[in-house]
Amino acid sequence: MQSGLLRALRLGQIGRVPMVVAMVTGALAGAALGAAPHVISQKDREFKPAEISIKRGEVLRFINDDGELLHHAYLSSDTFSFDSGDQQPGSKFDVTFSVPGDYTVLCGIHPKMKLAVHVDK
Ligand SMILES: [Cu+2]
Repeated sequence: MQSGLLRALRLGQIGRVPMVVAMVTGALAGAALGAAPHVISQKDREFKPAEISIKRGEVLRFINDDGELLHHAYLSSDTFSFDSGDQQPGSKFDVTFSVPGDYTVLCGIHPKMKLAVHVDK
């Protein structure tokens, strides 16, 4: 009997995994070169904080801290948009706000969730 793991080792497929990890780590390191992200927690079906002022080019990091609930942050405007997709509990989603303006981020699953974002020039 031969396990899938042993077979993968023999075929060299496992060897690719560290390369993927290195690429992901490199992406995180690149993000860390700028200012630290502003953390927005999604908890108790609210964005916390519910309002934030940042400078153009800064990053909001949306974290789903809400037990077993899904969240789905998005923003749709004429000048700037994003969509996190469904966010599993414990997951993070980073958004760089590259365009100055006043925005309202919503959750596609919980219509009462709102986050006001003021982006300075
Ligand atoms: Cu939500």
